[in-house]
Amino acid sequence: MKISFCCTDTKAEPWLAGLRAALPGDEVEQWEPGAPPVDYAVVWMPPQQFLDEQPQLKALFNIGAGVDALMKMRLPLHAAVVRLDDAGMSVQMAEYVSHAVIRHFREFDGYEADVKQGKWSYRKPRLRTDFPVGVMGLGVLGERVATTLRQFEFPVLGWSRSPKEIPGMQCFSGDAGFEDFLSATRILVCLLPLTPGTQDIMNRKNLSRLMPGGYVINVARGAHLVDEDLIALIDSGHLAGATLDVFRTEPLPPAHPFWQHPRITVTPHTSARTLREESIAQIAGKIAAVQAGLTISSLAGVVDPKKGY
Ligand code: NDP
Ligand code: OXD
Repeated sequence: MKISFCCTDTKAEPWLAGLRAALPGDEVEQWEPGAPPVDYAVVWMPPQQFLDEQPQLKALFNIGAGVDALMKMRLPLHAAVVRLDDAGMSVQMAEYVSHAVIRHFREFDGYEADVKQGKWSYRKPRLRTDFPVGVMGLGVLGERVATTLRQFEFPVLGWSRSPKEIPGMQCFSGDAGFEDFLSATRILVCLLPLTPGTQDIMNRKNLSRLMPGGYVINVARGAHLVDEDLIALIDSGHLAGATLDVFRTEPLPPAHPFWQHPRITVTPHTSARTLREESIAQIAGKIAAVQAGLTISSLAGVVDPKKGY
């Protein structure tokens, strides 16, 4: 089998070496314009020219969990899109979100500021029951985050497209469950895929429904959040603040107000990184399974083009 590697913003050599070692019977090459046709591609934000030149592709293995950028492109007619299915991301996401929730709940920013001024001060302990955490998106990452937060005994609520039952948490689904989910949530975590149905979902109307003193943690995509609505609701006092890892434009432009806002913590799209070894093992395992006779559609992480994730 022939496999092309076509990833923007990614150092190709270690990926090529890893894929070749994991698939010794296959040909793995970095794509160059005009290259001969291949069977599979390992991609991250490939140029449209690559997709147009390879109409025979059977599958595109995305080296990320989110496929929103890919789904906006003109894809080869019969190519399945396969996203990373965890591959070491869920534990990172659970760490990141737990850190952000606990930092806010335990007022560690306040302690840090006090210590900088040489102040030995106590704050009144807050009640966990006053800080229900609502996780939007209960997929591979969202469910791991939600169950980790339960370990810290936060009340946890979840919202997904289809109904779910997860022990220890109240699950809501679809449009019918959205308002009740929001109004019972104080700390909102976004782990939705970016699709036409979820774009701008954290807007003024929806964020206003959060409990007073609400807090927003966006670790999915920047376009889920309406930036100016978040700032207005923090400045009005309805929301206490936000931790944001993803932005409409990345890197976040130097003049963007998020950088300097005292109640907003910014990180550079780093909450769950693609881990090369785990990702190569997963993708090579899937290619080998297909070569051994498994249908591509039965692989974990195959994207449903109708749903867009
Ligand atoms: P999954 O596809 O496994 O899960 C998506 C979840 O969102 C599912 O529970 C799904 O519901 C739910 N969902 C989708 N659309 C809707 C909707 N319209 N209304 C309600 N619920 C909806 O994705 P992952 O957990 O693997 O990843 C989530 C996102 O995280 C990725 O798409 C990516 O954008 C982002 N990400 C960010 C990273 C970072 O470093 N910041 C790293 C990795 C991923 P159902 O279960 O019913 O299908
Ligand atoms: C991803 C990401 O989608 O890194 O994997 O954001």
